[in-house]
Amino acid sequence: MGILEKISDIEKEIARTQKNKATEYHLGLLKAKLAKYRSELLEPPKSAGAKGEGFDVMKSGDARVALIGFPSVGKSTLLNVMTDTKSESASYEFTTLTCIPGIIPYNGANIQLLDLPGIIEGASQGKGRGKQVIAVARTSDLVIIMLDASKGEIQKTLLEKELETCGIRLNTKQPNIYFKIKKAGGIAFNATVTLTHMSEKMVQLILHEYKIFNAEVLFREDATADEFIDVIQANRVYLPCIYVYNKIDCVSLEEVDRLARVNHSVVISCNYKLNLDYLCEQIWEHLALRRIYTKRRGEPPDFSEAIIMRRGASVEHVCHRIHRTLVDQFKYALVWGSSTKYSPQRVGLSHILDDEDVIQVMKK
Ligand SMILES: Nc1nc2c(ncn2[C@@H]2O[C@H](COP(=O)(O)OP(=O)(O)OP(=O)(O)O)[C@@H](O)[C@H]2O)c(=O)[nH]1
Ligand SMILES: [Mg+2]
Repeated sequence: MGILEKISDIEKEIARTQKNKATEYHLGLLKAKLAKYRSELLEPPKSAGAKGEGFDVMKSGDARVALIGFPSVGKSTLLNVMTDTKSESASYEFTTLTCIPGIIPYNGANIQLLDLPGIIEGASQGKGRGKQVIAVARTSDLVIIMLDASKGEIQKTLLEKELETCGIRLNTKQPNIYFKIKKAGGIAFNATVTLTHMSEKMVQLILHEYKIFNAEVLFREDATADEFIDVIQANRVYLPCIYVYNKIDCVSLEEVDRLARVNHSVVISCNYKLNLDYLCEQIWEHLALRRIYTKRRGEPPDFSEAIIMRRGASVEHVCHRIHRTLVDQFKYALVWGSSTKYSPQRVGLSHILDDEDVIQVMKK
């Protein structure tokens, strides 16, 4: 039996099984099996053949955004209106066949936007160019799921499922579970909160499925079996996601209003250039980039050019970006902005900076 058949068998069994106390362990086990097979499926083929030509686009700019959607929803049109790059767009499906990068300059940052071929149901199992497309999505900092406003919710659910199957988790945080495999000592299980989905027995069962008999497990939140499996698999990526509904010129105003209220959604029309500035704002918000301005002693801050950092960037990260040897000469830094209590405040290398902070580095 092939992996695909095994997967569909397990999926069927899960769907068949009633959810209650008596079947809880059985279901947990099935989910672990399913996750194992799926990850086998994801492993790159042994022979590095003609896979993904044209997909290895250099990372450039400060952040990378991938456009994922069914064929003909308007991904290439979006790239054309948002960036200087031209990507062929046409009214037939599968116009785009490779990965085409463009750059959106915004707030002093260069955001790389990737136009990708449309994907269809079954993409995660290798239909169309689905696997390569999803592999590119994994390397990005933000996923835009692009949808046709007139095609309803079905596209959204299908795409979410395809990405989910490939280990991409959208708009969620990594579960707060400490997990470490040990050489001996059995399974040490602990929880700092009351667990309503999991128990020690369930944890053991799932770990045995993975042939793990010695490990330390500490639940710091009330996680589910699926979340625990994600932690064991350790190959999940957690990405922010925006749902872009395009072609709102084709649907009623009531429908546009409804779509605009969906969580993390943005409604646009590429052809009529509607709401594109709001889309830029949302891309910026979801990427959570930080603009850091530098200042020399006795001079005003240099607001002409920001250093673009990720959320959680520390003074040390910024020093590395300014100059390779700056950290060695670092004495302290003065910071003005919302990350400090006082302006300026004297801080060390580990201080975490906020958007639009100003920093002055003092050398030894
Ligand atoms: N009515 C309407 N049509 C649009 C809009 N944006 C794009 N289209 C049309 O949708 C068709 C497909 O656009 P593309 O940009 O090629 O779609 P794609 O998602 O890149 O398609 P593939 O490359 O095949 O995956 C074209 O005929 C566009 O003119 C819009 O805002 N409104
Ligand atoms: Mg296209």
